[in-house]
Amino acid sequence: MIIEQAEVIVTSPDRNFVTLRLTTDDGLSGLGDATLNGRELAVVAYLREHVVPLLLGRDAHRIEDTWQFLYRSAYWRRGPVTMAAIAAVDMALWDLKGKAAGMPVYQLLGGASRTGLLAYGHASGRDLPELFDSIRAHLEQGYRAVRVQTGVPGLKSIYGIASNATHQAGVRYDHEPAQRGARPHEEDWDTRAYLRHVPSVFEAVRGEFGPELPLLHDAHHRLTPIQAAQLGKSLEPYDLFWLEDATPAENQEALRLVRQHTTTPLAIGEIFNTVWDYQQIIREQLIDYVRSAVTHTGGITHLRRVLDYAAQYQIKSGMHGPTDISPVGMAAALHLGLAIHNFGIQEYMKHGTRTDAVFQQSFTWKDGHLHPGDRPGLGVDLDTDEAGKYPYEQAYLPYNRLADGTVHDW
Ligand code: CS2
Ligand code: MG
Repeated sequence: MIIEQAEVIVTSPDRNFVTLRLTTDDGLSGLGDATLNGRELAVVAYLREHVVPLLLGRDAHRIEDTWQFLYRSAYWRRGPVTMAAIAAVDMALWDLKGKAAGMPVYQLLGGASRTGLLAYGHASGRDLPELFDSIRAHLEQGYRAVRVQTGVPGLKSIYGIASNATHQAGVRYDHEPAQRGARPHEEDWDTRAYLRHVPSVFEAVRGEFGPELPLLHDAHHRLTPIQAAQLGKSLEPYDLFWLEDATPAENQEALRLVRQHTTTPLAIGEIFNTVWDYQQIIREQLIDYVRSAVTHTGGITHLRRVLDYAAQYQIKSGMHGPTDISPVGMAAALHLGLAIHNFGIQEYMKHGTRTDAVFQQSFTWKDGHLHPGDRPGLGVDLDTDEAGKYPYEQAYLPYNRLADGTVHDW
């Protein structure tokens, strides 16, 4: 199984995606997701210029050795661009190995530990009626857990809120993280207004939907440690499944203070890319859920290591699954999630119809649970003709400024 061809395919059906396709001398092909939202072409260049030439002629069976070679031989370690590129190679190699073995990847990882993966969707609204409507729509689609994000009185637009309730004919529009255009969209932010408003939202949601529905919330790294502690404490009566990214992710120690003050479960890590980003917060049990995606954390091989480490401390997975994780990256998450013992929950934002036409998938969605399916490999095919219809379009994540013009964390 010698790698003969390595292509980097960029397509933008509903949004930009970067996919690596490896083809071997025995005619098999494997796919890997290398999408890095808003910085896609940096990973394309890293792959095309520096990784593809190293892959040609290698034995596709040697997954571990290829991972170590790409990671260690570069000398310049870690970082989202490098780790997304390595992740794509790793995923494509697992896909190939599954196809060669005639087995779905989760079987190669030890087999299924459960029958399906509980998934949460993104309910959002500018105000309570719109939010309730969105939660109801998610329940109708079968979701059994929802993330809740709302507008804050006085702020014009907030990240994570669908700006248009019915974006496509009859289809509920979920928030899309990046917006196409030459520059990032600017939003406003006021932490005090947010901290005053959010508990009242969760009180209203619990009042309307009862105590059972698992509710999640994402603070997008915007709070100081003491503000995060305050928020976690004020949300305790509403029994959150988790509070995500309460503080900026670079400072692992910040979570000590948050932890001392609240029993609201904490999730972090969608912007982490190696086990070393988790060293302290896992060892000191400062979090409850690991948010990393297979796509941004060096692939199945490396994220499995993070999750095995987390398992020693009863910390579970909560893999990142917004629309900027491609169907290939989602499939990798589902295979890994099905196999590990410490699965927690899977984020699941449905992709658009154009994306589903480019990437033909085998996963199933039933009663709020995902399953990767039983096709050999990851179970995703890429239709190159469809992909070719949608060239790359510049797109950026938004950012925010405080009232006095200061750029704020998000
Ligand atoms: C969010 C994402 O899914 C999440 O929890 O934080 O919208 C995230 O901001 C984007 O995927 C970034 O690319
Ligand atoms: Mg998040």
